[in-house]
Amino acid sequence: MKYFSNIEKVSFEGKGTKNRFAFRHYNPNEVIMGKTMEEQLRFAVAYWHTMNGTGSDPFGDGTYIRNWNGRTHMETAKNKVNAFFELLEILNVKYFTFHDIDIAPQGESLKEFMDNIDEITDLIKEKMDKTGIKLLWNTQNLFTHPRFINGAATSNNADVFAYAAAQVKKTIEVSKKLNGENIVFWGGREGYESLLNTDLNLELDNMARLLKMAVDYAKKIGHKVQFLIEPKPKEPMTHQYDHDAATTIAFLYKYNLINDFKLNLEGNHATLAGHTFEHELRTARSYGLLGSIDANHAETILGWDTDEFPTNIYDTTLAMYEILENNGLQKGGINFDAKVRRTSTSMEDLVLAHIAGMDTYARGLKSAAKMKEEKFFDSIIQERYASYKEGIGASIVSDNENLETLTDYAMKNGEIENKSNHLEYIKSMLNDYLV
Ligand code: XUL
Ligand code: CO
Repeated sequence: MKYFSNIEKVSFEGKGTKNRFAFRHYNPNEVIMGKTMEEQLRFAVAYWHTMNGTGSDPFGDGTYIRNWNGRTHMETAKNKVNAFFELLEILNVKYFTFHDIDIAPQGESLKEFMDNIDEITDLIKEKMDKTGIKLLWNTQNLFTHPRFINGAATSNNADVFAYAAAQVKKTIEVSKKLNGENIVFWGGREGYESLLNTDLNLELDNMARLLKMAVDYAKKIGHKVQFLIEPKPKEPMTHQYDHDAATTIAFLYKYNLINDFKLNLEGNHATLAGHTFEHELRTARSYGLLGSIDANHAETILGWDTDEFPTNIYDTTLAMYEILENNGLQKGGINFDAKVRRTSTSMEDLVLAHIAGMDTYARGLKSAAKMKEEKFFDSIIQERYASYKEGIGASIVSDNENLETLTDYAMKNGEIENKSNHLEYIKSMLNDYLV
């Protein structure tokens, strides 16, 4: 290993191991509910945090110690590709994700940016062919550069819309070149600051227009890829159009995009929206739109998008339960959109943080599988909704009743009895699955 010297390939050693660079719960070949853990979990490493993060925050400079800086931007970009694939091999992770600007310098013009993308993706393709590692998804960054100050597709400036379209076109071409399984749209600055100067309808129509153009272009070049939208309620914008799963689903219905997109849901975005992660997963799942996840969690006390590595087994268990009930993520995966803390400065921490995330999700998978096998939630829910299995309840859900017949029934029925939910007992039983 050139960049991660002294770190061997991480393998499963089990819970008792003292080796920091070993999996204690993630055993890729172990079969859980008919599939190996590797197939169930489909982990991916995110290029932006891992290769481009510096550890800076609004109050201080970068802190991470990294060894891949070259003499030119392109040399650094190539070193990063080499280091990135080294890391993926150390972690035994089979997928990765990136934004266009993560991998290649933007240069002086759009043309130069695209030439740089071509050169770097040649190298990425070479690495993919050699290692068998695959692209889970790529995306276009339409939020960092000052040109996107008012958004991209939802900008008031049509030249910005056109520039964004060029980036989207390139993303689709790169996806085809690298055989990508999904393409993500996170609407970074697609939202508004104030209604006082905003044409909300035009902005929403334009957002849908760009998505339609993307679907049409992928079809035109014969690239069968799963498109995903990643909801987030705020940050950077005060109001983001893809607020949460439910808002995004309504948008997809309104613009007749419902068959072309699924959702990529992120833990920290869920809590920013005032939801639990499992709420977002369940909402998407109930519409058949659960596509993929960005696995991270929030420091909820802070209240912003801290993108921490997931280390909470309660959350990952409930998330994995939704994923198992969804019959897996199919083309999607578990992408670590997460950054090491500012104080985790060493190269080693990149490996240790991913191990922590992978082990936490592996534990979640195991607990969720056990709950599913033992019908833990099924039996609670069966019992709670038993009144719809017979009598008037069965008649209501068979659509055989109306307001008049139900009034007759209620008038005769006398006092209603509601049973206790015993929620504290349920939570305590759930805890038993986590240890
Ligand atoms: C931002 C975020 C993005 C998307 C991809 O909060 O999650 O990194 O995942 O653009
Ligand atoms: Co994300």
